[in-house]
Amino acid sequence: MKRVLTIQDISCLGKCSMTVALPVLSALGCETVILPTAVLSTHTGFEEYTFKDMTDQIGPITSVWRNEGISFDAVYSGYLGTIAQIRQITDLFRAFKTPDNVIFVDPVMADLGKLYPAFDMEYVKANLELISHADIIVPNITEASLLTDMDYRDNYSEHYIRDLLRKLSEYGPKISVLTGVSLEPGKIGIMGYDRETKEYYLYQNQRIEGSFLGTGDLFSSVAVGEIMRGKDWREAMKIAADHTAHTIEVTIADPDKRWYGVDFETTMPNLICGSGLSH
Ligand code: PXL
Repeated sequence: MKRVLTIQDISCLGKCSMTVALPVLSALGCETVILPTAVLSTHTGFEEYTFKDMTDQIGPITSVWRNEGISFDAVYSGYLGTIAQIRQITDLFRAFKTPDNVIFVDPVMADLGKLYPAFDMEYVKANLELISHADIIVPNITEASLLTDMDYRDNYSEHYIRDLLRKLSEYGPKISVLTGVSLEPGKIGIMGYDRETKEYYLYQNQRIEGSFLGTGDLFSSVAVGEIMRGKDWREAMKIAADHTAHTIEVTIADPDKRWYGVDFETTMPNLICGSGLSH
């Protein structure tokens, strides 16, 4: 069984980050090891939230794992709390990198042209160091424009997307994937770039109107799980994009939907069936 370490916050209520990654990766058949970066009452999309920083636990927890000789097939980071923490996670990547494993970074910090409330430009710059250690990164267009210091556009050409991807790849990641890319009316998906082969990959599916926090976490968790199941990164991103779009569609149709997150629980059986675990 593949062992995945996921590093992100626990938003106790909010259907995002760890509370999505852990069940999704388990459903995809991975042993999932968690490193909580912070504990929040709710995600930061709520007007009020508590934030308990867990940075001082990262060193002691990881040193126990190292003493036990634990290794990971993937290390997947998402929402982190502070710059000090980013530095620690960068060290953790160095410590747990092996020739065969995958370091997957979702540099969660912004969306729809705006930084999330807890972050500033210094935090953005610190993320450059983090992505330099990654095999695969999956920023959205807002995050990519902040990281590369390019203008954010919500109306763009394929040329702009390709520029963003190439600039991101100059920071080190082998595979850079932009999420939320829409190159045709009514369509949305991803575009990726392999720094070594210089190949691009575009996948577009139907755009489902509706924006929910946590969909990026669902996308990344499915992508990591599918890569662990042996899928090529392009296939994994396609499955993740389709699964996320379907989940948004199902959520919108739910009269009992929550404003703060998607019904990832309802579509979870599709992941389990796909993995063969249902038999
Ligand atoms: O889904 C991204 C995310 C994760 N964790 C926390 C957040 C957000 C987005 O706002 O606030 C705490």
